Amino acid sequence: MHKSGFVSIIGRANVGKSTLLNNFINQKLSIVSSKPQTTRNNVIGILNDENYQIIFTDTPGYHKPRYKLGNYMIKSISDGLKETDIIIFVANIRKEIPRLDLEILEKIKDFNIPKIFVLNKCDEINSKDIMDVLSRYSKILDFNEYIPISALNGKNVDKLLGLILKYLPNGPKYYDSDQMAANNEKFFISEIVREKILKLIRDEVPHGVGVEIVSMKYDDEKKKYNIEGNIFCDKETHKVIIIGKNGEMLKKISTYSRQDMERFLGSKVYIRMWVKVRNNWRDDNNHLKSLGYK
Ligand SMILES: Nc1nc2c(ncn2[C@@H]2O[C@H](COP(=O)(O)OP(=O)(O)OP(=O)(O)O)[C@@H](O)[C@H]2O)c(=O)[nH]1
Ligand SMILES: [Mg+2]
Repeated sequence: MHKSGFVSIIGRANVGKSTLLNNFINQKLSIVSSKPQTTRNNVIGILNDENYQIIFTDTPGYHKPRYKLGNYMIKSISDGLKETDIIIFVANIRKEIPRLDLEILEKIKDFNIPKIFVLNKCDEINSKDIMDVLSRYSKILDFNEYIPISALNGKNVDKLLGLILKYLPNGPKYYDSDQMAANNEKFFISEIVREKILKLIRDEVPHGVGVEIVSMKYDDEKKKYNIEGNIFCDKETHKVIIIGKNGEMLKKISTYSRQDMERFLGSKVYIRMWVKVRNNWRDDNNHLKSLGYK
């Protein structure tokens, strides 16, 4: 019997949800960074096998929103949960269960579907601590399964996949078997740029950045993509940082982005980005919509 279904990966920011999705799909679909609130949209990754198809949704990290952008992110989490067959809740070890985790558990407790508790970053902790954490969470919510993993080095990810298959219902293929992603190409291209900004620029700047791909055309003659876009930021001072001295930072962002885009598109890429200030765009509905946060 062929199995298929939708699996939502949820949890606080920075616990490793996107790293886990990428590990399942064996491809860098969802951007990863050491900063919280890296993921802003639901990212869909499809794992295909002869006998099953799993459609994973990597969701933004659960947090208390401070901007309309944050409201959008929180809404994405609940949208992701609407049609889901299995919930994967990801946590990290902490002295106490974080309040935000308690809030998430409260939200999912009444979903009458299988729930798997994943303790990630186990490469950083010892087995006694692992047992303590699993037992603490199990007192708050009775999960169907508990598993410690390392999304980074892959430890137990195959076992987690086995657990998912155990609960995955019988069903058809919802997507073509060679399809790995469901977001569009422009989305991935803009996320690559945002990831470079998250990695290259410190502090608050990247959180106020939105990337828009204005055009993406393939030049048949030169056999390369021409990609043009805007990097929006909140303040003039941020623009100065993003451009850098003599434009060096923007050059770095563009070069690293181009390398990833070439890998992703399997073609040469020519890229031009402009940095623009849009005050408070994170609270501006129209602007959020134009950047795909709608
Ligand atoms: N040591 C260790 N680090 C990990 C592991 N998984 C993820 N990380 C790191 O944790 C940080 C956050 O990872 P992400 O995958 O971006 O986390 P996320 O939950 O998607 O974060 P948001 O999108 O902000 O909600 C990155 O620096 C990862 O490299 C792991 O198993 N072990
Ligand atoms: Mg993420």
